[in-house]
Amino acid sequence: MFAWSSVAGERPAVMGIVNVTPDSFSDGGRYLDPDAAVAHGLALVAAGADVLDVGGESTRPGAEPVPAAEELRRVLPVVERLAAEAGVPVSVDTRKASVAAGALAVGASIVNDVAAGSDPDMFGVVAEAGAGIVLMHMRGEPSTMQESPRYDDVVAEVGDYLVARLERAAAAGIAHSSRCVDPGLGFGKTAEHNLELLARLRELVARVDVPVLVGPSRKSFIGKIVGDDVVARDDGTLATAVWAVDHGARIVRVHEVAAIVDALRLLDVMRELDAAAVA
Ligand code: PMM
Repeated sequence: MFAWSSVAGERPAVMGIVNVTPDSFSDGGRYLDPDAAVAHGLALVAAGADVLDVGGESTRPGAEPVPAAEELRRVLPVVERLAAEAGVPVSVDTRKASVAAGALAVGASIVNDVAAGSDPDMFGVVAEAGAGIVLMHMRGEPSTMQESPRYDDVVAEVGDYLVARLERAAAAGIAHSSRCVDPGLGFGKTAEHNLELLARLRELVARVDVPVLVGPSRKSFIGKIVGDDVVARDDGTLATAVWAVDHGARIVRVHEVAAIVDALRLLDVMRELDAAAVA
């Protein structure tokens, strides 16, 4: 059975992104070839990734759904090889129970579900396999989610949703230690909503009794502040990831792993010194 404590114990964990898609917003098309995707995943592990997240369907704003057969064709060879060779747990980023089942059968140990178990078969597949799960908050569907999202209190509403999905996952037999939640930065949220979720992350962390994962990597709310090129978005991602971990996130999902690993190591040293100075 997969337990999040095996990757995010004392230290926070870094989840490296391997997108096997033609159209993801920052790296679409680069790793469509399985050999290129596997090499990229292995490079992320060498750079310090604790988990690899393999996805075959872009969920960028405006993206259209991908049929299950095509998603399976993209992810299965990559998941199978990385699960055998990478030496870290492999997660499959999918909303479809059939794709999750296929990936778990060839060695994945986590399902990263941006729809938090909306597919009625998803929780059963995950429970049966003893796999880990990421339950992410999304308002609407990727094709329409950025059409004027509104919340009265985004932190409270995202928290309510995640608490409810955790209860459903528990009722379906997914072990407590296998569950994790994610506020879903950029999924049916304005830049202000994303920043508020980060600023008040501790409130969300306090509401759930499982690890919180945050995925800020290269998202447009960062580009709005620091500039829209990939280098600036990576720099902004670094600051955001450090902020998130310092405010209670246990896992960060990122494209560029090496700099984040270094920054989190430094954060760890400073927190220890801070704790010693206060004691
Ligand atoms: N973001 C993307 C895709 N999958 N999964 C989780 N759990 N959290 C996220 O924030 C998230 C995700 C966006 O697309 P990308 O793969 O190009 O970053």
